Amino acid sequence: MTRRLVSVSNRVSIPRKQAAPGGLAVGVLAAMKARGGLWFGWSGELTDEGEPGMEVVRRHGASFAVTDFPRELFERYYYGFSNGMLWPLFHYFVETFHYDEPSWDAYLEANRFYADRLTRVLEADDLVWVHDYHLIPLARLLRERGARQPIGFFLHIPFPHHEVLRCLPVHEQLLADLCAFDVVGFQTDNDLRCFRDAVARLCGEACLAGPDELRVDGRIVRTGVYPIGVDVDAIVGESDRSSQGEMVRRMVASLTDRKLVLGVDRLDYSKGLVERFNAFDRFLQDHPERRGRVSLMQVAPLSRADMRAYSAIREQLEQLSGRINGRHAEADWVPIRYLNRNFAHESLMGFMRVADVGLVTPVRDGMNLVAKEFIASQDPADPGVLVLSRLAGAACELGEAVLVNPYDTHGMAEAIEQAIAMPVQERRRRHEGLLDVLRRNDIHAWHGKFVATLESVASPE
Ligand code: ADQ
Repeated sequence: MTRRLVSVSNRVSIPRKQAAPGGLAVGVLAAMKARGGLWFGWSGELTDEGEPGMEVVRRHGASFAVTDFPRELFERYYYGFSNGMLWPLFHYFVETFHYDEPSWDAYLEANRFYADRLTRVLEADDLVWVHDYHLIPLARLLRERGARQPIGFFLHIPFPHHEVLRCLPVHEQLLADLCAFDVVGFQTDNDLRCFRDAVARLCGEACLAGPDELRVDGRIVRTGVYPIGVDVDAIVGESDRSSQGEMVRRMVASLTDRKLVLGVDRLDYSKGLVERFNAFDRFLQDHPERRGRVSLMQVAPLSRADMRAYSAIREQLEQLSGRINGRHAEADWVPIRYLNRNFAHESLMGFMRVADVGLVTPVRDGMNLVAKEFIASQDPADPGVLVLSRLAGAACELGEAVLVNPYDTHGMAEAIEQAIAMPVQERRRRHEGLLDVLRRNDIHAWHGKFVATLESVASPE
């Protein structure tokens, strides 16, 4: 019998044309489409009073159970603890991080809210797969409510070194809560190592039962690396279609034979956009012969726009792109096209296909699906070149990309030049190797391996 898969994440993305950007949504949706089951989480609606509503809809052979959320709690849980504390700390932004107890209390209360509602829809034979840092206490809270199903957790973002983690006053509680899951999965070996090291400091070396297991309070917790991938064939189809379409054709026409360097990111301080703009500025200064012949198009829709750190990076980028354009622009050319907006996934894949260079240079990233999408969307006969930060999880697999340190402005400027000047034979050779990696470890391998581990866990007594 195939057990029902119940995916749980803070936000549920019910499939529609203009999907919200975000790597988690892309990955979980692929798992739901492939395997069916139920995706549970927040609807996107906040309520001011009364019992928050809940509804279930069916799409693509899967069910989506979405709950509204109390507004008063959301602020401190989502902006306060999840994105004001865990997100910066786990991305090594220790100086942006702050801690306050009311936000931590709200985080726990929000997880109790989800646990209460999830318990109502769970069935005895379900496999439960919880996603990301918003929901770390969920397994413990579900167990307290009588859940006996196997429960797994996947962290989409980096897991920090213990020296960084322990800045958080409640880190021991979070580690203990992670150990309440049956399976805990990470993007890279390094994340897994950091987690196991942190648990060993909390519980002693003896808890490191085996390379893939921890023994905590007499229970076995399986640990592993499950690097998220992309749906290669779907992207090939999307990029083929979209590159023939009106929007991409018009964009290409507007380039008038100039080279296109492309960046696509959520507007987030972890994505290294300031460093990227500075590197492009440096590239234009160091290679004056490229002026008027290369354009950087940066697509970066707003995310978490109500948070101070996010409005600050937005202002900084607006000023910086204005300054760089003012310095280098000519009557018929601006160096940076900065688009603060959302595009349909298919349109993005079309832009990627016609780009000569993909710039993916986060200062820290769990994986980074844009890097993988860029490779999958290329024309194998005339592929563009990926310039990739060593500090993205994706760099562990994509060694054939041009790897850069995003803090090294000169190095990045030279990497852009190297990518633009790269002969077609070398581009093809690198692309072939990268595509091979992508196909061996695509999105189906990701959810298939994680769910197989979850299936192999016997339900606790
Ligand atoms: P994100 O930080 O959201 O994901 P990423 O992995 O790059 O980052 O995924 C972004 C997704 O959103 C991609 O599929 C991309 O195509 C799409 N997207 C980006 N900009 C868009 C735009 N302007 N319009 C529409 N779509 C857009 C988190 C972690 C990552 C990890 C993923 C998945 O931070 O490290 O790779 O989860 O685990």
